[in-house]
Amino acid sequence: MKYLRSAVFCCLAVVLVLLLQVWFRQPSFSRCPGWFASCRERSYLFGYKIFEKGSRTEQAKLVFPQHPLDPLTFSEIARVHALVLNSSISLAEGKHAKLIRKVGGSKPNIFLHGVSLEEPDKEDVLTWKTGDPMLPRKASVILRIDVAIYRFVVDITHHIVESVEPHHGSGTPTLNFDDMNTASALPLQHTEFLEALKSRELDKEEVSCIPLSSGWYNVKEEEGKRLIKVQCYYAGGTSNYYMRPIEGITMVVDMNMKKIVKFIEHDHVPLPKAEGTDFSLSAQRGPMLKPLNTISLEQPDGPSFSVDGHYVKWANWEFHVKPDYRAGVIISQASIRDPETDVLRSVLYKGFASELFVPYMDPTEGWFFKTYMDAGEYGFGLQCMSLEPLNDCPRNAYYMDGIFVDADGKPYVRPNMLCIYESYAGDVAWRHTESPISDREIRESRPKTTLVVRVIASVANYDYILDWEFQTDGLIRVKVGMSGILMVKGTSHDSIREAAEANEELYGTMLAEKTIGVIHDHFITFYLDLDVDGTDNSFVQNKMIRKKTLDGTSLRKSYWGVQQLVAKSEDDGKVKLSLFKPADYVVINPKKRTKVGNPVSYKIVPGKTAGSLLALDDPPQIRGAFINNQVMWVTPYNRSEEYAGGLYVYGSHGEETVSRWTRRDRPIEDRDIVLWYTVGFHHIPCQEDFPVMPTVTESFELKPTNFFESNPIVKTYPTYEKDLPQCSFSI
Ligand SMILES: *[C@@H]1O[C@H](CO)[C@@H](O)[C@H](O)[C@H]1NC(C)=O
Ligand SMILES: *[C@@H]1O[C@H](CO)[C@@H](O)[C@H](O)[C@H]1NC(C)=O
Ligand SMILES: [Cu+2]
Repeated sequence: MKYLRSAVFCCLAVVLVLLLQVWFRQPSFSRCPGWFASCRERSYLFGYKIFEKGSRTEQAKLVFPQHPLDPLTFSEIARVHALVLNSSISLAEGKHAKLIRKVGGSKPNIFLHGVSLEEPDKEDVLTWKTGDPMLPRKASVILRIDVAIYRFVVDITHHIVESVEPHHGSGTPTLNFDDMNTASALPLQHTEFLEALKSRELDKEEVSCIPLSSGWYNVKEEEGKRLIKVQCYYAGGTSNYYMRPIEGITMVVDMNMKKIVKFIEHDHVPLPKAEGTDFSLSAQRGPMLKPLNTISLEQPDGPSFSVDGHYVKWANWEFHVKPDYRAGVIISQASIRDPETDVLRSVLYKGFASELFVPYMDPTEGWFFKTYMDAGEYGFGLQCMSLEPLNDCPRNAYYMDGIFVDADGKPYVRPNMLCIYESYAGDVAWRHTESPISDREIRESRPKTTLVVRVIASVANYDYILDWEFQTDGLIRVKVGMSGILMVKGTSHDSIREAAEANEELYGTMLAEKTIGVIHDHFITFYLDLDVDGTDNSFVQNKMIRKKTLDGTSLRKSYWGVQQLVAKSEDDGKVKLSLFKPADYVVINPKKRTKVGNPVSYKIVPGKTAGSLLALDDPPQIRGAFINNQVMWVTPYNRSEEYAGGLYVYGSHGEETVSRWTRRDRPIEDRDIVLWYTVGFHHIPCQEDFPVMPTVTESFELKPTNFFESNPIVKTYPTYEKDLPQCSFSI
């Protein structure tokens, strides 16, 4: 007890000192005159934003774009909306009028499905410098006028609608919250469903329904419609309603008509019990796991990074970061300072999670369609909820808000949707200590601190923790962590023995009585526009191949060496991983070499991943063809090709995927190229995934390879005890 009290006291004192230090010493966060009460700008204190008054929305209105890649601001969105409305009306009266009137009558119903910055051309962004006049601000707007779908490009600066592209192919836009809310509310007004609840003796107050994208299965009567399936769950004694599926009822909603068009009761399965499903703190009974002593990262001198608008500077890195309704987060213009020349060198022009594909492996009535594409269907960014300080991100985190647009054009703020923090996990950046056999004293070790950009998307039941982690040695690690709640299926059986006796295929693992965790995959395909020291790059496979020694030249029979394959065209850029055919996958700048002559490059280092086991002609896999090459595709840069599964993914037929684009086999040597890398997980659920899953993480890396002349972090300091906050206590 005594040590606890003194530790608490000591830490309080440290906190006070830190408060003052953070307040006065942080050079790059906007400094506020005076004390808290007079602070109008954003300020940060251990990661918490402090506003004197006013809502987030009011604060957000004060922000102006500072960088050509900055996301649209509140007032820009308002202007976009006005322009689009005006132009849609003339559109409705003009050449598309017939199409529009067919359904909507004379007055067009306009719904927005995605408003985001239309980024300026890459060359313009690359030549723009701080202090230059802002490049014209443009917005890309995906909207629906009744059933007709358009993409508008609006020039906000010049106050004109620059272009209107009607969408003709398959697929419809990302759902908006209007679609999702309408679909999940409809069942509780639907007679057949209410009757089914009654017959199952369920209380409608305890029912929550979720909208489940319905995929595409080549069913004629579904063509051209915006359909979504809705299934419902029962809380009743738990906050974890996902663990209590009302199995056997599926409703089909026509989102344009806002109506349930089909009610299917395909099974009648008892509800799994509520007991043991609740993971909320307040629901826990009995002894808790003995808590660890509190732990936290202290930064007496404040964080070492700065955020100016959306531009981040940390150690030798600089990059632009922005929330995005579809991708969650976009990293742009990541560049690293060369320690020898002090010059910023480009690495990654743009990187983001381009599409997800999450097929479930149960072909029965209520399940076959579950083959989600969470970015294009639900908006991965729209599903990024506010982060929980201290638990989702550590104490020293900086939080950034997202500004999104609802179906009727109103912008809204998603506070704390993204966090940036320095991470120290006790790892070693580099080291060497010498064994006494050499009789030389060498004891050098440097701690590893990294910078992490994080968003967490809660796509209904699942939570995806998406990190971009930067290291001072030039490495970028992209991590996908998964937690949240399994999508489970109800069964009448209470054990696998019972199910086996009934000869019933479970399509998954029995997690608890009457509860099956259905087998599924997660694939997350990343868009990586690497610009290694300039835009013109080549993709090279450094294949590791066995070499045989010539007879009599060595006692060894074999060794391995490297055979270079420079990719000439897209076919050469298709990579499937194979343990016994290893290679380094490298993006080189063929025009730049190190002093000794190696081409300057970054390599993409695959992590543990997975390939799809579905048949290539299975409809979900036709749409998900962007993961047919595992791990990689390489395409020439084309600003229209950013979404691996297409721009209009919902219900698409798979006509617009990176797999299709690469059929053109375009040249990719010595030009601006884009890599597509997929992180994959096969998931056979297990009992530990119940009632909420411990996080599982996979990653891949972008690693400098002959990019620097030598280890760029030799000239760094070790940590000394005297520099650290002193908190001592006796045990
Ligand atoms: C709306 O469009 C009409 C022509 O199509 C134009 O004359 C008018 O100025 C526009 N209004 C606004 C507010 O942009
Ligand atoms: C750019 O991409 C679009 C969409 O895939 C395609 O129609 C167009 O031909 C591409 N342009 C080039 C130069 O490849
Ligand atoms: Cu999973």
